[in-house]
Amino acid sequence: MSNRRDFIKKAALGAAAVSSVGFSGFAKEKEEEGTLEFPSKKVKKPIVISTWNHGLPANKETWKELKAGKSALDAIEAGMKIPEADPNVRSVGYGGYPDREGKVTLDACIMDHNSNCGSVCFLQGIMHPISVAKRVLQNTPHVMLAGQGALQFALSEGFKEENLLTPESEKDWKKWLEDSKYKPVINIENHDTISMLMLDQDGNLSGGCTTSGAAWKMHGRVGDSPIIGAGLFLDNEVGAAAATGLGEAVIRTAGSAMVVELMRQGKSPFDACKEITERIYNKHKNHKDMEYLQVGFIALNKNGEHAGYSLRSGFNYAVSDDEKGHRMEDAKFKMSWDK
Ligand code: SD4
Repeated sequence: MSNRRDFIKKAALGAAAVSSVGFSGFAKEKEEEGTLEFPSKKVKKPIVISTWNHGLPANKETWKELKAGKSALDAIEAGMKIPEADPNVRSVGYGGYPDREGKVTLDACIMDHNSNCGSVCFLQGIMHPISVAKRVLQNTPHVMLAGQGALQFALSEGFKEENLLTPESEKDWKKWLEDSKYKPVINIENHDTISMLMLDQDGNLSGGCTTSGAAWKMHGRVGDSPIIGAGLFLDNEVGAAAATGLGEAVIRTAGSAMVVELMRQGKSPFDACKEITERIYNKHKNHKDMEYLQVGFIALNKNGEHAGYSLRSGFNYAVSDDEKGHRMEDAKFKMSWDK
């Protein structure tokens, strides 16, 4: 009998090992110690994860504010403002690549643990769209404001209108105009959205996204990043997910909402991100967008377990927690990519 019980325990650990492949340490460590339990009773919190290298300075700021007692949304906003104001981050806020008419147009959203959301899209002339999105959440009966209406709202809230096109981005745009071919360079012209997910000290999930979108897009184009369910989604009972990459592909598949839904059905953050990335690949392998398609997801569940996964190599994300501080992790991917 005890042999049979040992066998069942080992079999359970084997299954756990498979489902923990590729996502962060906790389940794997517990498996090695032989103390893994499902569902896990240990929750790793607080924890903040965000996309790409500029996620690291953003995470540090968010962490500082969180530890100083700020609310989750205020901490997320503070962190996301760092890449928004950085002219060297060419796909977020100030300094972002413009559209094909030379206009910098911005998309952002924010969501809290009670499923309150605020979003702005096709917003021009405002340095911090994440802050405007937060005001939409807090001060309007709506979820999403677009274009001129979003700008009007921002101005009424006291935001200042300014020119976000830097001389460097203007130069690159003029160079692009010479050929005017829309074919964003993978990991360069279709990345850099910052998406951030948080499990706070109370065990509540929240998240945000901000971007200037795909470089050289058509004027008026809106990507996945401000769309709740595409660029960002969370369900406080389950987990949170966010996307980066070619927004059209993420919208077509309701990417982030699907990652969360798979976690609800019991998948690990890694398995959920991988499955949706593969679904996107399958739906696009004969599609015109495939030649420049990159998508990546990050996900965080209620236990504080996290993962990232992308279609093509080169995607990484920042992680901050009490145990190991701030660091970058490389996401696993479906296919390698050499520029
Ligand atoms: C978009 N998802 O507008 C964004 C682009 C991006 O990292 O930068 N993603 O399609």
